[in-house]
Amino acid sequence: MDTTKPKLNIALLGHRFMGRAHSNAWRQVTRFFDPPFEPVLKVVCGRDEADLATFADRWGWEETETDWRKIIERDDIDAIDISLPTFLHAETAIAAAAAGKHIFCEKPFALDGEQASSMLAAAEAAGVVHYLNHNYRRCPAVVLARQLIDAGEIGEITHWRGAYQQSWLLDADHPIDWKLRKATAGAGPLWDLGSHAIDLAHFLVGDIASVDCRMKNFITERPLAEAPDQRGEVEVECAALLTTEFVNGALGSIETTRYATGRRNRHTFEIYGNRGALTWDMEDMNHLQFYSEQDPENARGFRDILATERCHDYVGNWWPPGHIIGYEHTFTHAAADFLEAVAAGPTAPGIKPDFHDGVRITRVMEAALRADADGCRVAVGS
Ligand code: SOE
Repeated sequence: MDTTKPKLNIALLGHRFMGRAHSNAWRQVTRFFDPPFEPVLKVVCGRDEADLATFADRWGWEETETDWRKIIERDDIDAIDISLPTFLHAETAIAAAAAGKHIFCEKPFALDGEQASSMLAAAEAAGVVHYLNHNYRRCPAVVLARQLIDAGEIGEITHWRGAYQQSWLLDADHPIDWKLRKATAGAGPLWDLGSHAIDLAHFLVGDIASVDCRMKNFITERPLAEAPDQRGEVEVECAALLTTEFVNGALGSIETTRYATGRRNRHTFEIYGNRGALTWDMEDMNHLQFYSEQDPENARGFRDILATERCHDYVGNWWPPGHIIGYEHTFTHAAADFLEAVAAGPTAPGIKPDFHDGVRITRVMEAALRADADGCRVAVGS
C-alpha cells in the first residue's frame, strides 16, 4: 500500500465474472502502473452473503453489503464499479451520479435508449467521471490499429467486417438465466457481444448511419434457471447479423453469435482502406495483421505485428517485448485510465468510451432490432 498517494474508495456492485475481473484490475493497477490514486477495495455488494464473504476475503474487499443503496449514501465512497446484470445498470448508475460518485460501468450500457439517455444525463449533470468498460479498446494491438488508421496508413476506409463469436450456448440444457431474457439482458448476442463489436466499429471507423439486421433462434426452449425441471421459451436471439453503412460512407458487417461451434471468445475485425488493411483476432490478441499498398510490389503481404514492444500502449508497464498479455490486462489498463480521469477533474476530456458512447451503441442496437422486426434498413436515430 503506497501511503503517500491519495486514496480513492471503490465500491463494487456485483461479484461474479466481471466482479472478479474488476477486483483483479483494482488490485493490480498500482503494482504495474503509477496511478494518481491508490484504489481502496472498500466494499463489495451482492445478494448472497456467504458467497460475498468468500469473495471479499479472496479479493481483499474490506467490507460487504447486500443493499447497494446504503453504499451509494456513504460519504466515504468515491467511485461505484457497476459489475451487475444489464437490467440493474440504469438504476444504480443514476443513483450513483446523483450522489456525486464517479462511475465505472460494465457493458452492455443499458436495456434501451431511454435508460441510456437518462444515465448519460445524470452523469453529465453530476459532473462525475463516467466510463463504459468496452475493454477491447485497451488491447495494445487494437490501440495500434487506431494509431495506424490515424496516421493514414490504410487510407480511406471502405469496408469494416466485425464479428464476435462464442459457443457457450451450444449446450441445449444451458438454463434460461438473466442473459437469455429480454427484460434483464436487452437481447441476446446483439446486446451482449454486439455492444463490444459496435464499440470497436465506432472506435476504429466512426459513427454508423444505418443498419440492416437478421436475427435467428436455433434453440427455442431451455430449462428455467429458477426451476431446472421446467422448460421455458427462449425469448432472445441466438445470432444477429448486421450490415451497416457508416456516416463516412464505409460499408460494414457485424456478426454476433453464442453458437459458433469452436469459437470460444473470437472477437475479430477486418478493416479495408484504399491504401492498406488491418485484421485482429481476440483469440490471438497480441497480434495485428497489417497490409500496405506502400510496400514494394514484390514484397506486399499481410505482415504480422506482435504488439508487445515498449512503443505499444500499456505494454511497457508489464513485461519485456514478446512476453504477451491477456484478457485480464485490458481491465487493468481501464482501471489505470479511469484513475487518471478522476484525477484530471470534471473539466478534462474524461475517459473513453463513456456514457455518450453508451448512448451511441444502444441506438445502433435498437435500430438493428427494428430492422429485424421490419425486415428493412433502419437509420440510426440521433
Ligand atoms: C459473454 O460470454 C462475455 O462474458 C461478455 O459478456 C463479456 O463482455 C466478454 O468480455 C466475454 O464474454
